[in-house]
Amino acid sequence: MKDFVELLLKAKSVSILTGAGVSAESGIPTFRGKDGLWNKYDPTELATLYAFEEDPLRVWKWYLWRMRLIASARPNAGHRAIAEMEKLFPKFLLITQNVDGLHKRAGSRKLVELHGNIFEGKCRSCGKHYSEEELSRIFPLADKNYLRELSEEEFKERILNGLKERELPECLICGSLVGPGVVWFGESLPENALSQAFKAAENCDVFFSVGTSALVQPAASLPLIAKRQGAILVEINPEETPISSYCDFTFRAPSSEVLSEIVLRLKEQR
Ligand code: BJW
Ligand code: ZN
Repeated sequence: MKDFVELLLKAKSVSILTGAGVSAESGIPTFRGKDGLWNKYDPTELATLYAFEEDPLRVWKWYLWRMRLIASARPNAGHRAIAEMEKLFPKFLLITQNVDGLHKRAGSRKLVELHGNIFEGKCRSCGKHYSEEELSRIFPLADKNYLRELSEEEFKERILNGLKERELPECLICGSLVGPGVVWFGESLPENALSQAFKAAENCDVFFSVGTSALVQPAASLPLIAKRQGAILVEINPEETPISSYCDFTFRAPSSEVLSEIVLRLKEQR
């Protein structure tokens, strides 16, 4: 840690890629691994356009379940440490694969959401994007405050058992069904976010990969692009991943602990 912080102090440009592991300590399940969402649910039945077209009600129920969980969760020390880090380097970009919005809630501003945001909406026919406010207007059940206040019993009754297909949100432009504002398998990532992410990976001095299994493309190629361009590559993850062997530093511990320690030491030495 000491050697690493000494190097980090010299960095002018830092990029951080985050994944579900960063939000695990806020009580939000990761995708893969022993308690991961994909162990209980089949991704092809839920996180693809095909699934949505086959059974939109089933897909929306799953998303509303996750939205309620996220609405009641709070950012953890890892999110807060990353928000602090953006103030400590002249150039900084947080590239998150997370759709939970917890980085923003922790105060991060220099960030791109590669896989979208679960509280926003997207029409899969005409592509119209719906902001959180706009989605709440056409689909009041997706409102964060509404979901947060629902008890488990009420959620079961109103959403899991009670939601009807005719209640699902329809696009104001083309009338098709609007889905959650996330990127499903086989869909392209938001162009602007992706080009900023590639640029940040190509031009940084230090690249962090935090709490991601580094399996899903194209996000998983960012650490390797950074490394190839000469950046110091750092991984924070209790488990090994396919990029581990390319890393210059690896911290095998929960991200909240490691990131808090890094920020503490950076501040002490500045
Ligand atoms: C901790 C911790 C703690 C625990 N502290 N750490 C090239 C090659 C092969 C395949 C492809 C390719 N290009 C595209 C593909 C297909 C596909 C893909 O990558 N498939 C792979 C699985 C092989 N990619 C796509 O389809 C992408 N689209 C695309 O590329 O379009 C163009 C194209 C289309 C078709 C063909 C070719 C090109 C889109 C990917 C969209 C991903 N969407 C999801 C769902 C989002 C919506 C939702 O939330 O429901 O995004 S999938 C899911 O995985 C989610 C995540 O953002 C993403 C990454 O997961 P993440 O964050 O890494 O989580 P986990 O659970 O995997 O890992 C958690 C980690 O945390 C673990 O390592 C733990 O150890 C660790 N951890 N506690 C720190 N306390
Ligand atoms: Zn539309």
